[in-house]
Amino acid sequence: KPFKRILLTGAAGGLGRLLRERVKPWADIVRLSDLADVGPAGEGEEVVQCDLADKAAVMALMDGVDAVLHFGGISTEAPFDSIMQANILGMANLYEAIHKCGVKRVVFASSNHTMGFYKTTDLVDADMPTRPDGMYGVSKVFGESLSRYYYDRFGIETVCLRIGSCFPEPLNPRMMITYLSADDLVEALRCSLFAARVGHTIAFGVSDNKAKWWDDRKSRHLGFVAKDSSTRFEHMFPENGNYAPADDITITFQGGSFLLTGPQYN
Ligand code: NAI
Ligand code: 15L
Repeated sequence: KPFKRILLTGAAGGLGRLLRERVKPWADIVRLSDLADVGPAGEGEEVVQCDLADKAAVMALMDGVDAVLHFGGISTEAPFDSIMQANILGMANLYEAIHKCGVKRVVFASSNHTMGFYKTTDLVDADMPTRPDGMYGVSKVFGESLSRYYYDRFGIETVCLRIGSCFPEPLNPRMMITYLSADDLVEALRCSLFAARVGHTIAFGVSDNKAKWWDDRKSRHLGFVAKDSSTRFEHMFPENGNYAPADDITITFQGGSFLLTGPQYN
């Protein structure tokens, strides 16, 4: 198999559970990690329970790892303290361990919320300034920036995949535009891990949906071509395509309902 050991963080989460089986062809061993219980290790698996905010534990977690799929952390708008621990301190711990342990390739589950304050009439690409729509989005911008620094300084290659909405099916009209199927996620990860050279790449993780907010031309070198589309869910949200700006900030801006939550200090 191409890698000896892949580390999957966030293994107890929605996407982690989806990826658990599907990353197995890529490595002899998949090391599954989360703060929460991921259950017992199966064949070809190792389980390491770990808080990303714990520097020593993260260093130990990285021992013997070739590649990292980083899906752990706070995955939505939340009180800043928890975002700071998991997504900011956790990210810093992770990259220091990645550097010390000689990991060569990382895929970071970034988010469309790094750009959530662009309008739904904008077409956004990877070179445009970030416009996060909350502290969660800001923490993902931090992750993108930190990984760029570790590339420029140490040559550690990272693909920051700005995931749209990866759920079994769209949950609202907005997700007709942001939908990413499970198969397309797996393919985006495969391309990110195996493309010959990625440097530091920002890519958009989205299926080939009819309406588009994101221009992926800056990440063509990954070779990722989405195969699925939200059109098969059109019956659920027939208003798709008429998603015009109205006097509603959740429609005016790409971040949707994330726009409604201000910074949550506690
Ligand atoms: P999730 O919330 O279901 O999973 C995240 C996992 O991270 C959880 O199992 C949680 O226990 C773990 N975690 C939280 N804090 C931790 C800490 N301090 N130390 C160790 N583990 C910790 O989220 P989901 O949907 O699986 O998303 C996975 C990743 O992908 C997240 O980073 C999220 O921001 C990102 N993402 C997901 C999208 C989606 O559509 N599902 C869209 C955009 C980004
Ligand atoms: C995200 O970043 C979240 O992790 C996910 O739960 C969804 O809310 C997604 O964005 C979205 O924008 O639909």
